[in-house]
Amino acid sequence: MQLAGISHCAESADTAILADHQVLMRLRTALDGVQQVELIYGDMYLWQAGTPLQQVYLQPTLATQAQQYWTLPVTVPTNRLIYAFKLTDLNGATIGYGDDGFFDDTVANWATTGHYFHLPYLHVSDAELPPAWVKSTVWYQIFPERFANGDVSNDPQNTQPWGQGPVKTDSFYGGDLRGIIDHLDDLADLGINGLYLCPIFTSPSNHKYDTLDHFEIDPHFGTKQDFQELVDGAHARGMHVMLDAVFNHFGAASPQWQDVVKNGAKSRFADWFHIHDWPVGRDQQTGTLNYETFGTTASMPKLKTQNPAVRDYLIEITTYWLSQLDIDAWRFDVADEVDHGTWRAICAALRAVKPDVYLLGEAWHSSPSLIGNGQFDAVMNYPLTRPILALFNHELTLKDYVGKTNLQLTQYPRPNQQVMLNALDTHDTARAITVMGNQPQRLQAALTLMMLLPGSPCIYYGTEIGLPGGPDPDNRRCMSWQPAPVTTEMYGFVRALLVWRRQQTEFLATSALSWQIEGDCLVLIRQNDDQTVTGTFNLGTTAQTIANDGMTVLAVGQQGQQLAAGGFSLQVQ
Ligand code: ARE
Ligand code: CA
Repeated sequence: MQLAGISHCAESADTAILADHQVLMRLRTALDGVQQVELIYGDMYLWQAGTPLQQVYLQPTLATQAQQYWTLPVTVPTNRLIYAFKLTDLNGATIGYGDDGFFDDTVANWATTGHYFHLPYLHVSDAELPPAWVKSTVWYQIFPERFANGDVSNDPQNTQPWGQGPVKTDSFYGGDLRGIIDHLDDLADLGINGLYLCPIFTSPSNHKYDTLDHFEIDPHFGTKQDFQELVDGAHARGMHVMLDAVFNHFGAASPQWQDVVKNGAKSRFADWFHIHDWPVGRDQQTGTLNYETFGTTASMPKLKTQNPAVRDYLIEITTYWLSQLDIDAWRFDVADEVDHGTWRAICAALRAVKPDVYLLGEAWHSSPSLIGNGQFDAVMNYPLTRPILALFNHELTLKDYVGKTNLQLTQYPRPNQQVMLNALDTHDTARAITVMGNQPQRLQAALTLMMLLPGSPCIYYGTEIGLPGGPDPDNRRCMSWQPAPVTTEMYGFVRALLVWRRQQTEFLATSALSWQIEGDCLVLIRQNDDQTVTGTFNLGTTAQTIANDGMTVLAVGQQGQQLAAGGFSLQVQ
């Protein structure tokens, strides 16, 4: 028996609590090393009183580039579980695996409590199940300065004519909250039901990640009344609203930092930041800053979030917008560079105000350490979506794409996986259509694939019209309203896709996921007892023959059983 690669950890994502009395049992083995995995399990006290243990088979589910995952949802009537695994290798040899490692498959060993893993008592509260509404949410991310200018009277002085390029880091175009309110019906028509706004609080920049006053709407964006109208209008249309908070750093123009600049070490905010020397500034000779910042940006001094006064202030800000303005979710900027204790304090305070608030952390890498433990429901899922772009750019083999995607799909407990924010592009990346060689069909295929994956999908404004754009700041071009978005071909496609995605919420959240590679076609299959949904993507350079037994929901380049190079087909059976 090849033992390398076999692993399981009790009370981790390997034993995710799905609901009261339900756990998703999971084990890893090496690829192609094991032919069968059994779970031997029961309630320890009932076992000691004479009830025999039960035996079930785990299913081989996702395979990464190196490992095979075996899973099974297990019902636990008493909420208490002891369990061990019995593995059979390709030669038929068997072995036991439990809390103390591996043991021979003998009757005496299976009768020994010490070999078993323990889940002493399952509390569904420990699952920290994310709010149910998120898995049926399709987000629309808006960079407010560039979406629509609904009120020219609040435009900054140096506002350029709408859409006149090229976009620079300091350009202003006059976009505002009124512009968003004006288009709420259009967004509802497109099929989105979540609005995610980049920062809207007072700040001197166009992106507003250098916040000055967290309690006020930037006057160039509008007023608090406007924002209230936006939230009410969104809610009336069944949309949730998510705001963006920047707590890794403040803007240099904030009163707190200005006080530090003015009063130096005597400032009552001196201990709000990470300052190494006084007065704050750059070393004359080396040019090095004597305080910590976001990246190398001098105008974004890093907050000392461990300071209880800072934490209290951040809690005050976030609970204010949640309770007074009735928002539904927070996205936290640079979440991975802020200490976990701060997130636990903020998240607990927010959940006390609104138990079904959705809390999303920004991180660009796999971040299980930010999920659960009183922290976030989800993170921005760049590691899941990045390979999609590489796949359609022919930079990844189909096999590696599947392996990398499956790896990401194993990073988080399943309930969290279903609410990860999946986006092909954001205000921080080049636009997907541009990354994919300005080929609309590739964007459509990538969006379709993303919609079939677990998670809460997010569309960056302008995607519905195929708006192009390179890296920041070119990815923040003005939304184009002429001709009307609804008249464009891309809009019709995106709308149909989103309508379908929202109808399938429950199915996509509960169905199994598997892959097949058939010639040059990647086939993604979602399946439960009632329905099978198949997405087929032809990544080759010639037409491929595909199965065509279901009802085609959406297809590009398909004629009967022929799928053109670059074509794709979404079928339901
Ligand atoms: C400005 C200019 C840029 C210029 C940059 C550098 O606009 O053109 O390249 O300065 O000097 C905000 C603004 C940006 C602004 C920045 C600094 O939106 O326009 O850039 O402030 O003033 C990392 C972090 C991640 C962060 C990204 C940008 O991990 O948290 O960098 N994202 C958030 C927001 C941003 C925001 C800030 C943070 C600051 O979403 O919009 O920027 O508040 C790899 C790594 C990632 C890394 C990523 C990008 O993939 O894995 O960790 O993200 O690259 O660098
Ligand atoms: Ca305006």
